[in-house]
Amino acid sequence: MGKNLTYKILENHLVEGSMTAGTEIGIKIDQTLTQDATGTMAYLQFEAMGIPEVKTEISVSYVDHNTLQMGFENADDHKYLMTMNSKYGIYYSKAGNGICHQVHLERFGKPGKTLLGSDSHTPTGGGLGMIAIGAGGLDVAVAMGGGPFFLTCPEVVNVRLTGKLKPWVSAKDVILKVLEILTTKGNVGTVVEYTGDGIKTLSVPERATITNMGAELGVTTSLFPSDEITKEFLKAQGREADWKEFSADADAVYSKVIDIDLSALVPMVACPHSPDNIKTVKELNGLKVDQVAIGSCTNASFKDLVTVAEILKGRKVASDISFIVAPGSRQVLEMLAENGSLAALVSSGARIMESACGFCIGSGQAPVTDGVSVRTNNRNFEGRSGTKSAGIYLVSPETAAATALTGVLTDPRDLKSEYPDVKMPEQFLIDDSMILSPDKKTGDIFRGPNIGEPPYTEPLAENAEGVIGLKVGDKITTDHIMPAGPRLKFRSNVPVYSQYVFEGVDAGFAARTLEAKGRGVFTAIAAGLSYGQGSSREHAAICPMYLGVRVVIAKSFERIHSANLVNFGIVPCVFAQESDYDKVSQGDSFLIKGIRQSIAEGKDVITARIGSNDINLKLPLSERQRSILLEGGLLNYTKKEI
Ligand code: MIC
Ligand code: SF4
Repeated sequence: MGKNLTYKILENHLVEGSMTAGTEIGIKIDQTLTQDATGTMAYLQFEAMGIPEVKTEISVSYVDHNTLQMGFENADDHKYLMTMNSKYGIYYSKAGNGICHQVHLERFGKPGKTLLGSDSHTPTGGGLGMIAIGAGGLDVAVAMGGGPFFLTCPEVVNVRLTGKLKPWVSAKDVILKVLEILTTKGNVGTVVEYTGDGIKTLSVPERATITNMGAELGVTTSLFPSDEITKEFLKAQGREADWKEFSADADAVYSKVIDIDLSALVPMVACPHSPDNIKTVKELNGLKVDQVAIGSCTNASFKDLVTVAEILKGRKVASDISFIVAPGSRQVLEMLAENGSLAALVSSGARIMESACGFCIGSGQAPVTDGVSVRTNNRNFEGRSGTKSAGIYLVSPETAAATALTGVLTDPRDLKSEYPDVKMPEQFLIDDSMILSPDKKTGDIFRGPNIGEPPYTEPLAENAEGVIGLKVGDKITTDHIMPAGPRLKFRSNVPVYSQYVFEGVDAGFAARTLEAKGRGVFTAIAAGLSYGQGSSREHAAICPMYLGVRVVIAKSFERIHSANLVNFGIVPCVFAQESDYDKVSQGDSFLIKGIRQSIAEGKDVITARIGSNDINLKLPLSERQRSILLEGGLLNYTKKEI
């Protein structure tokens, strides 16, 4: 029986374990990426490991998330990252050069390689036929030091695409369809592999839109094969030499097959407040809109934005909306400027933003109170935009452009104009002058006053005892746990950033929890399904740990977040009986006697006394994760290993 592409690439990189789905494996990482919001902490941890230089083939440090520099904190972080680059052999992509995933696709990604990134949308690289995985910053720091990355050997789901997209329907509509089928829950430990004749009709940036937003499924990654289309893209980026063919065997085995006929798809929209709350645009046609924002690592490629410019050319957007366009990279922006698209956008009424994450992470462009914002990015969690009462609708660039023209949510097919069938350029404009090469100078590292030490974690105590400090429901995202937007600038300062844990959910949580810790009382959090969706930000583990959270008990966890909890010494426990969740109340006392010993002995189930009930909890931990918890986190564990 043949092999799927996922297993071929993983096997080529396997350094620990064996390729049995559901077991833990360790793989060698060829490339890493970090971005500023997760990067400072990752590099502080890398420094703490005491390794003289990175051991990967390529490591790139991007500055793209927080580029506004409102106050010194940001600028200081950026300078710290720049000086790290010279010392340790890391490429540094300056603020303004573009969003990490877009630039990595353009300039560094390589078929058949492994990429680990401290950002959950790292699977964008899967559009080039690589295994690209998002992880917490500490996991990336370990990989930079040459350590393996550990993951669950995945089940592989095959999405077979046939046919060709009709005019006005695009890659975003494909991934919104996949989200409708698979939803954001229950996909932990799987990889989605795209095959079928339909993939030949999709360019690399279109494939990357699909693998990018695959992150919202909660899968480990998504990927396409590397074929002639990949070759054309790399050639146009002046990187033909990086191309190699990679594909699944014709009789490859998959755990599940989903067939999608591209020609049957229509414009789709993800409604508030979850990327899997899918409807067709037609169903919501006419919804009054306050803002349209086009950009992000999902949909800000050259083809996306030329398509938008062609739709808007010679027309004006609705007078009562705010219209925002943020090109994905400087390459895209410069090419738009050269071919006249930029002028068309500006003339239509677009506010052109920097090539950065910006509105997508709530860094600017918060919608009006109760506003409706139609956006091309990948996440629409409540409050992420900066306005809690706003509703964010996720759509394709075509739907966004049509909506900008009419001021109401509009199926672009209703424009009744000719579809601008934009071709991929034969040659992209290549200018890497905003990427500093790793020159390995041993200059001083700049540390501004906002940069703290990576926090110290303590070895796991004999008993876990304290209070259920918070009870939350299903699908709690890491944006709920650790808000970004205006709080982003504190990412390098854990004591300050910790004051905002669960800010939008329970504003008193942080102060209450820290005060309890002062009295020697630790905290547990009780949660429903899919706890820790979304962002890879390890601060959603670091800051609760700093406040005194030692245990999280949930019906289920998302992959990156549960790994981050372990990395920072918090024990993730799963209700053995989901219905026991109902027996737990906020404010209950909890006691897990002998938690340390149970973890050391490899026990899979432990009993907690919560309030007046004895509740069984599963410990979904590998042997390695047990050792990490006993040491009090991955940093302590790694230092010991070194
Ligand atoms: C996101 O899209 O949520 C982010 C912001 O890019 C995060 C990273 C972060 O929180 O810094 C992610 O996707 O991992
Ligand atoms: Fe940036 Fe948004 Fe992409 Fe995250 S999802 S990397 S914030 S553009």
